[in-house]
Amino acid sequence: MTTTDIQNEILRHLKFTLGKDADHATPYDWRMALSYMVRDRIVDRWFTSTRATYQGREKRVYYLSMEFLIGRLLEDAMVNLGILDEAAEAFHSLGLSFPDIINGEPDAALGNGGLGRLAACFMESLSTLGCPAYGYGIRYEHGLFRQRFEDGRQVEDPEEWLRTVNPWEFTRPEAAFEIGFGGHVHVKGARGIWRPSEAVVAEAHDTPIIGWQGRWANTLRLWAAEPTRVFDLDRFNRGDFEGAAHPEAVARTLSRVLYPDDTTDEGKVLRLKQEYFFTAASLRDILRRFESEYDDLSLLPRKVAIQLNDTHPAIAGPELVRLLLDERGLTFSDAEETARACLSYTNHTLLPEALEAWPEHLMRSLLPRHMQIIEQIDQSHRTQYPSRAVSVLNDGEVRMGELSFIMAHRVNGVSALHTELMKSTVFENLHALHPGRIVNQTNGVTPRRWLLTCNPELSGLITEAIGPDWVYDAERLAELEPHVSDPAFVDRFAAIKRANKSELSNWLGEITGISADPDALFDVQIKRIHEYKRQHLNILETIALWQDIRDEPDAGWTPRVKIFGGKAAPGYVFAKEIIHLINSVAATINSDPVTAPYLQVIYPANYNVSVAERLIPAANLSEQISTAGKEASGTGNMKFALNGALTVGTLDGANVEIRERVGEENFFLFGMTADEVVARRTIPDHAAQAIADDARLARALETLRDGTFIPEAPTKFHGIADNISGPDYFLVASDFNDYWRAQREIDAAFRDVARWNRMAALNTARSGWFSSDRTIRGYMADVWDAEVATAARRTAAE
Ligand code: 26Q
Repeated sequence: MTTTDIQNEILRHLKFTLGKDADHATPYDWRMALSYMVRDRIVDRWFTSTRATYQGREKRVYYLSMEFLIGRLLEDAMVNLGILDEAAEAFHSLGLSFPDIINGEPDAALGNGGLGRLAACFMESLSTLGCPAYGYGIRYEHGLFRQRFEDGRQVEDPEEWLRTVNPWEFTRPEAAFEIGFGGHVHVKGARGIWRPSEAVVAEAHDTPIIGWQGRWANTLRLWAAEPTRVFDLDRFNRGDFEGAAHPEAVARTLSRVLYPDDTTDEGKVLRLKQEYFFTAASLRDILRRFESEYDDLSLLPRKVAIQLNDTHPAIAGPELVRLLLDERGLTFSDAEETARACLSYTNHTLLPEALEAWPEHLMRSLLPRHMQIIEQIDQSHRTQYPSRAVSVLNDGEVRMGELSFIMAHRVNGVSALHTELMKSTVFENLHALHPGRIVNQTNGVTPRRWLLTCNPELSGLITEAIGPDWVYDAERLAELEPHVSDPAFVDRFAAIKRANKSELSNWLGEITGISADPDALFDVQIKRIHEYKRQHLNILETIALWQDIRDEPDAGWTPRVKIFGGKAAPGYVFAKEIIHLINSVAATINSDPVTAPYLQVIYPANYNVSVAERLIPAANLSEQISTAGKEASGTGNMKFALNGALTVGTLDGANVEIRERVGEENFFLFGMTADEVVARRTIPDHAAQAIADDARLARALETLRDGTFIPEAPTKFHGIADNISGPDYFLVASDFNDYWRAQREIDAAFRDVARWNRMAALNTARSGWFSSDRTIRGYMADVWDAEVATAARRTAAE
């Protein structure tokens, strides 16, 4: 497609799809016209892919996830179709600002963080690899809340991504299923006949997900809840206008909001309803598709692989058994075997408070037949494996982790360390009973979005050096290694980082009023605010650094900009206090003229995928400082390394593997190991000891108590100080000293410009393994038993 073709297509859509005259078109109109032009380019490839799957009678992969954090789609789609430059040129010649137009797209924030973004990267890799796949989830009317700061405190506003038309989705009124809740079960022999007392309709909305070079496109199918009957005319005619609209409002509530990851939150019935709603609709769709092609249910495991993204869709086990047993007439054991052979489960956390468990009475009242089946699954497992006391039902609760494990033929962790910890802790007994079921699949990220698109200058340099194939074969980034010995290459690498920092600095200046010095070390911590991720360790070190600089302003400090980004769950009080503390420290430090040349703290509000795309290419240092054993994997850590940031990190999650691959000399390690963490906690006054041994830490903590950062409410941060000096479950105090040491080594390393830049370039060269293409190949081989047919696929769709 030439620039002229593109321009004509955009103008055609502007006129005939949007009904707008070019003279009066707004940036929104232009973006929509552009999106429709791009979508047109996707549709044929999408049809071709779907047809090829049917004709090849191939196994399909179904990825069930409560979250798909896909962000913006327009730029990514243009990059994958190879029309970005032409589209930019088309707008340029119309006298319009291309960045302004494409940046107007709202983020699809249908996720909280890592787990949801992983699902989005997987969808892109599945398409790039030409693996026939569907993502199934919920079309939330409101994605993750928007964050703003009021006097340094987080305030949440509803997110409104669907207020304007979403050009990427196709509504499928014909693909709709009625999903029941409550009611009663009539038992007839082995079978149950479930008569629900209420129902909603799940309506499909499809978004095509295109892979690299547009060779394959899969479908992301999101379910919206609709009332079974739109409007009660009788009630309306009787004058009950509000009552007439009520059932509609109740039904739609189901897909209204994404739950913020808030494990302390109670009001949970709606969450369980959401889980069953989308899981049941997806399974019915999967069976309908299968039965349109095959009439032998024993073939199901050969044609269908269903991945459960954490326990959120765990009800898939009992639901699939129910469909096969009650509605298809299989025996219980055949139904259970068939279901298990189709299902596999990914675990994303070992934090005990985050393992899902539902009260039995709630499960029974909402899903009476499923509760019976769960009891049967539990009973038959305990009969088969009496040697170890493993049970799904425990203390009046249904444990979804155990249920998922028992109903899956593969269970995977998301990094090597995490998988080993799964075997030795939460699933120790189940692992002993089912050795070989647990496998590792270390997470990955798509290099198309997280290098090619977000860092175009660096991508250009890489392609110039090693050719373009790294984009779909990221381990080829290793071919950069010889170039890292060439000072001219490293200088260009560094100049690009400098330019990205300068661009970020302008943006930060626009939105926060503080513009960072692009020659300073850009030190970035972006992720959900959570105690185990230890943003408070970072801010404590920042305070201590500020104090040391004030003591001796002329000691040759390395200028640093500390950048934070992230949201706290609305009900997570401690996390919100950490946000308030960071903002208060930022306000104090940024207005101190003595330290200003050396230290700035910036916290832009409303961190999301698009903000990550700006921050990561501009980072020098990636903060991955969780308490060892607590971060299952991390994926931001991979994005930073890929973009040439060095990591300061603990031996946690995928940090371990990043360090192995980039080389220990190119990674700043600190802190206790997971084993040392466990041992340290047995010392009753571990925090007090650490504070007594470290005057710098003691002094920093003192500023939290004396009101330095919040003179108008001096006791405000006592809670954080007391936590760190008292229970300190996440061992901030005990790891502080080594963190400080690592940070000062980083200061020195950054001053050795040539060395730093070489280390940064080596991080890029050695991070190709963290491509989600590699992860997906691993799932295809070890979990889904799906054919890896990349080469064939490329020709099929061409
Ligand atoms: C549960 C119950 C009720 C409401 C919400 C939730 C809920 C929602 C989201 C629980 C957990 C999540 C998300 C978890 C998550 O993102 N985990 C991260 O997964 C990444 C991908 O594997 C890992 O890299 C991270 O280490 C892990 O923290």
